Amino acid sequence: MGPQRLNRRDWLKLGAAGVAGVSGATLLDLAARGGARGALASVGLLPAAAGHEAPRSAGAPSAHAQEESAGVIGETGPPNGFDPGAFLTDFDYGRVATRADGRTVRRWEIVAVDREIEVAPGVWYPAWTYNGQVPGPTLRCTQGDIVQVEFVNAGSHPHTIHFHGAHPPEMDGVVPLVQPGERFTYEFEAMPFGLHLYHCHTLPLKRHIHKGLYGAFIIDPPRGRAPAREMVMVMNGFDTNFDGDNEVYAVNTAAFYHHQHPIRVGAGDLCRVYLINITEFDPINSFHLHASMFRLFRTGTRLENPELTDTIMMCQGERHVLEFELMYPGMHMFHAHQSEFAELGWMGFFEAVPGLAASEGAPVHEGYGERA
Ligand SMILES: [Cu+2]
Repeated sequence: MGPQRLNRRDWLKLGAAGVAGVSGATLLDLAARGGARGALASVGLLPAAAGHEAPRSAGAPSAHAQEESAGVIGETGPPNGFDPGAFLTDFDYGRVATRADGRTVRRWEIVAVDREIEVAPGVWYPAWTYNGQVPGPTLRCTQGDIVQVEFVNAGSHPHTIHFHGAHPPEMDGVVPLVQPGERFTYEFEAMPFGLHLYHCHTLPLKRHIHKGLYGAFIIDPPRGRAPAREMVMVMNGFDTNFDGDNEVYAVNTAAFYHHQHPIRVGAGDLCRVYLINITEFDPINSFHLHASMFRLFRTGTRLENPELTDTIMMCQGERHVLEFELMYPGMHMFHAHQSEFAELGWMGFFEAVPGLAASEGAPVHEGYGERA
């Protein structure tokens, strides 16, 4: 069996058996120590190129907790136009117009294109994308708005956009298949408010989704939600050697990105995470917050009676709105509570900073009454 035939679970077993002489170490744990690079390259997780043993980034936080946890070497950045840090707080309200009957119309153009994306430092994945990025842009509107999405297929395979939420079946994005070079406009009234998603619905579905054709679709309540520091987290994974198993896990594509770049929020500030699971091949994914609890609004479709918890398990396609305040200053880890996913990239930190100005860290959305 050639080394490229190893899947990630084989590798984890080998790691536990003491590969590279580091007994019990996991894959990215080894990476954090700068060891086992050749072995990582052999399973397609790190580049095989010699002379690439970069030290831990000068920009990497020095918090003790981070030094003690897993990580990666090098930086996943925006060289191909996608900045995971910017995506986290980037909400696209579309081009706004008012119809003759007074209704608000929001219009977006989404173009499907094939593109290589970086899913871990130096690890590139041949994705199919909406607008050149994975996840696609976070579309945001208010309940009752008229949504118009002009979809252009500039990719190499037929695609669609299937929106979750309520709309006429002919706007559901299962048919028609939009062939390469063709276009189709989806139009419907945004309802009900909540956290939805959109994704390609072309067969084989798992391949079209896994390749990267998905994004968040937020319908705000008519009067908005309370002002908060708002973030979008799309839990995803990447099968970098096409064996039907993910080798890399993340929120928003880049493994360990928020491990290297903690998300700064004010200690005690209201934080809101729009959390989606679109992970293919694994039945579930999960989110766990350290040193605090969050209020869980399932699917974001109601504003009262949240559940209070610190861990939520989600099937593919599930999405929830999480609200919390980090009362204690310092680093708060968050990650999948499937330990294997966490060790393969799905792990990060919030940094709670006392007195952080509203203009710093994750931006504050004004909530009630705010409309772009
Ligand atoms: Cu597709």
